[in-house]
Amino acid sequence: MKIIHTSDWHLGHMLYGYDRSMEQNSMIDQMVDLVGSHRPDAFIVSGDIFHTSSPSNHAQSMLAEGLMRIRSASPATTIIVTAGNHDSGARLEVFRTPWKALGVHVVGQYYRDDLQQHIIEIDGKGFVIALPYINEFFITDGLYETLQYMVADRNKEGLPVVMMAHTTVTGCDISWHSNSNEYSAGGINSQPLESFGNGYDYLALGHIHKPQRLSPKAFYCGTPLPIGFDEEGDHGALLVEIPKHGDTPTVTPLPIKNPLPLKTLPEPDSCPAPQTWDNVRQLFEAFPDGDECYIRLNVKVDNSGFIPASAAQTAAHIAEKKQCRFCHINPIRETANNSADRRQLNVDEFRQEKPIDILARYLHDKNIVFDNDMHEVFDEVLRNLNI
Ligand SMILES: [Mn+2]
Repeated sequence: MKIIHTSDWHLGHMLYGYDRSMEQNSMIDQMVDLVGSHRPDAFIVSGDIFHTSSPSNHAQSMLAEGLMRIRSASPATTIIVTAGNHDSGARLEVFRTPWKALGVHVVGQYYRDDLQQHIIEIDGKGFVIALPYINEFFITDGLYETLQYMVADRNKEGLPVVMMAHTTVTGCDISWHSNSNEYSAGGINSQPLESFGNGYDYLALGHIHKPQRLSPKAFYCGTPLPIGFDEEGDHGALLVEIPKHGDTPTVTPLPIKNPLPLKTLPEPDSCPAPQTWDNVRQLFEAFPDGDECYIRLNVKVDNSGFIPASAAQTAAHIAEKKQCRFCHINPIRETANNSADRRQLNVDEFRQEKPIDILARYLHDKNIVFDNDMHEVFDEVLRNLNI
């Protein structure tokens, strides 16, 4: 059995207000080419097909046309799309029946009372257990094993078994996800790899954006296009080949190129130390006018100071004569949070503190950057409270 595993397309995603249709169309073009050249038995998308639960008409057309083109590139390929936590499973399933007639299986919802809905048999090739994102409170005990037993019952020829899931697996690399920890990433609580049972030959995971191998038979394929500036590294899909049930899969990365890269100035590799606004502004001015990309500026702030209020406007002005799309200024604190610069206040000192200083200290202790936007919002709140 040969499959192409992808996930997290996030169609309709906008980056700092910029439309990304051109890149998303390019990504789909590349998927069409990959399917055309590899002719897999199944092409599977493990959730987060759209960025929002109510995607625009344009994003929905992009998916419909994209799937039809993938189908035309290799008519014998079974296409399977599941919903992620960003999607509305019910909305994704609206045209489930006509899609099925075209060889495209859309599984948006969890059919706890009719689990056969999650089992897709690809004649003479293998089985796919297609599970969308399921809120942990609704996962029935032993769900994965039950589905694997159900497949085993039908799998008289010993064909390969693939299972799709959209979730966080305990211990995976969440470095591309902010506000995440070992217990939860991207809004989904972690579940141990062992909980998925043993009856599959390949676990096709979606949700975590960094491509990675969790075991010889469990993989996140990652995002085909970066969704944020921190998603720096290789992007693509995975080609998976499994000779028969019980064999270890052969997994090969299939790179996808982003025509509009996301770049950070100063470049993190060439300049690891945070730079002042003046230095970063000069770097941005010297940035090649014709370079088409997205730009984020990493600017150093000290513990008490802020980046000049006019910096974003100045940066936007510099960007006017360039082909790049300026996105935002990312404030970087030079000193890491440590106990040495955490001062204990007595009650009298604390009473004399301004609210803004208390907030600044709290954020500093939590290692959260106090940016200009947050400063403005806080000022507005204080004005409204008349403090
Ligand atoms: Mn995602």
